[in-house]
Amino acid sequence: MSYTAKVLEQVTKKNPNEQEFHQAATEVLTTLQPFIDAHPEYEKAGVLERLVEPERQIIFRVPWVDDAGKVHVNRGFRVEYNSAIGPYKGGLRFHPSVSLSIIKFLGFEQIFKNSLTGLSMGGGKGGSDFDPKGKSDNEVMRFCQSFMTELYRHIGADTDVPAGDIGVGAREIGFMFGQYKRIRNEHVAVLTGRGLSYGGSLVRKEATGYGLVYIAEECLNSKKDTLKDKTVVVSGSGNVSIYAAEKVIQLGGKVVAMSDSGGYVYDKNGIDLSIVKQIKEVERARISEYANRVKTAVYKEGCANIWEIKCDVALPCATQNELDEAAAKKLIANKVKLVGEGANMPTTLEATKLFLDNKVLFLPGKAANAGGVATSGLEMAQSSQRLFWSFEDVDKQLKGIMVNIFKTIDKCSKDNGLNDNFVAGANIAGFKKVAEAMMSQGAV
Ligand code: NDP
Ligand code: 2IT
Repeated sequence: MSYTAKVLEQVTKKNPNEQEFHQAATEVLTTLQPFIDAHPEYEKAGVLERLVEPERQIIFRVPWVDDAGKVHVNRGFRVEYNSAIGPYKGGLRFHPSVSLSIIKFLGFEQIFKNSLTGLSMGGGKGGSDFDPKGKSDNEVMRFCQSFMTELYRHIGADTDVPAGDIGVGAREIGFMFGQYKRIRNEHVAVLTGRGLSYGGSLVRKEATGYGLVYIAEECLNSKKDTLKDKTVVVSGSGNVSIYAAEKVIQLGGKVVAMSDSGGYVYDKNGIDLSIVKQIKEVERARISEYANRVKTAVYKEGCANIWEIKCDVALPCATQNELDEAAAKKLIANKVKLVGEGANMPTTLEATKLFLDNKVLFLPGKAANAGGVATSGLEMAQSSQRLFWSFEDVDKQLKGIMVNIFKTIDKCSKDNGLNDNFVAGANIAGFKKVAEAMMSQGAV
C-alpha cells in the first residue's frame, strides 16, 4: 500500500463521520501520490501524518441572549491546522451546517491555499453553527461578543488571524474586533477584513471575487482566449459572488444568473449588479426579489438547477458540494470552457473528474479563491507598516499574486507530466513549500 493510501486509511479510521474532511483529504492525497512516491524522505519525516492532524482543535460553548431575553447556546470552533510557514490564517464561518468536519476540511484546504499565495501564512479555520439570518443587529452583536470572549485567548496578530467567510462580513468582524480590543486592550491586526476606518484594507471586500476572475482571465489568456463576450453563470449572491460578477462585467463578460440557497435568477440581458447589491448588501433579502424588480428576469426555486443554464464559464461561489456529477454533465453538454471555484470545495470529486476528463479548464478553489486571503495578508502588511495603501496599489498586487498563482500551478502540472491538471498542480505546488518548512523545523 502506498504511503498516501496508508495515511488516508488512518484519516478515515481516526475521524469517523467527518465526510467533508475525508473528501478534502482524499482529493489532496490522491493527487499528491506520484510526487510523494518519488520522494521517500517525506514518509521518513512523517510529513503527511502531521499534515492531516491539526496542531490544535478548539471547541467551545457560545451562550448569548436574544432580544426577548431568552438564552441560546451555540458551538464555537477554531482549528489551528498548520503553522509551518506562518501564523494560522483563515476565515470564520457562521452557518447552521457548521461542524468539526466542515471546519477541518476548510482548515486543511487553507494550508495549501495560503502557501500558493507566496505570503507567510499558515492554515486555520473556525466558526459556529450560529445562523445570522433573521437575527437583529443587536443579537448578532451579542453573539459575536460572546464568541470572542472565548476565542480571544487563542488568537493574536502573530499567532492566529481569523477573517470572514460564509455569514461573517464587515458587521460581524467589527463586533468581534471591538470585543477583542476591549478584552486585550490592544488595537492590532488580529482580524482581517476590518472596516476601512479601523485598520482594514481597500480591495479586501472585493478581493476573492476579483481574484477569481483575474486567474480565470489569465488561464483563458494562456489559451489565447479572454472573458470578453463570454456568458457566465455565478452561483451564490454573497461577498464572493457579487465581486466575481462585478469583475466579469468589467472585463466585458455577461453574467446571466446568480442564486442563493433558495433558488436562482436568470436574466438573459445580463444581471444588473447594482440591484443585487441593494437586495443582498443593504436589505439582506432573498435573490427572488431580483425577479420582482427586473422585468426580463425569471426566478426558479432550487439553487442546484442553475447549472442547467448554458454558459461558457461557470463560477461556483456559494458553498461546498453545490456542483455534482449531474450538474457537471449538463455543463459539459452545454460546452462550458472554464470552471473556476470561488467557493471552497464546491465541486464534488466525481464532478471534478468529469471536468478534467473532458478537458474543461478547471481552476480549483485553493488557487482560484486565494485572492481573499492574499489580500488579508496585504492588510496585515499594511498594519505592520502603519500605512494605508491606495485601491490601485492593492488591486495591482492582488492581480500580480493571482497571475503568479496561475503560472505556478500551470508549470507544476506540466513539470509532473499532467498538462492542464490544475488540481494536481495546485496541490503539489502548495504542498512543497509547507513540507519543506516542516522538514526544516524538525519533528514538531
Ligand atoms: P456569504 O455569506 O457572503 O455568501 C454565501 C452565499 O452562498 C449566499 O448567497 C448563500 O445563500 C449561499 N449559500 C450558503 N450556504 C449555502 C448552501 N448550503 N446551499 C446553497 N447556497 C448556500 O459568503 P462568501 O461569499 O464569503 O463565501 C462563499 C464561498 O466562498 C464559501 O465557500 C467560502 O468558504 C468561500 N470563500 C470566501 C472567501 C471570502 O473572502 N469571503 C475567501 C475564499 C473562499 P443564502 O443567503 O441563501 O444562505
Ligand atoms: O476561505 C478563505 O480563504 C477565506 N474565507 C478568507 C480567509 C482570510 O483569512 O482572509
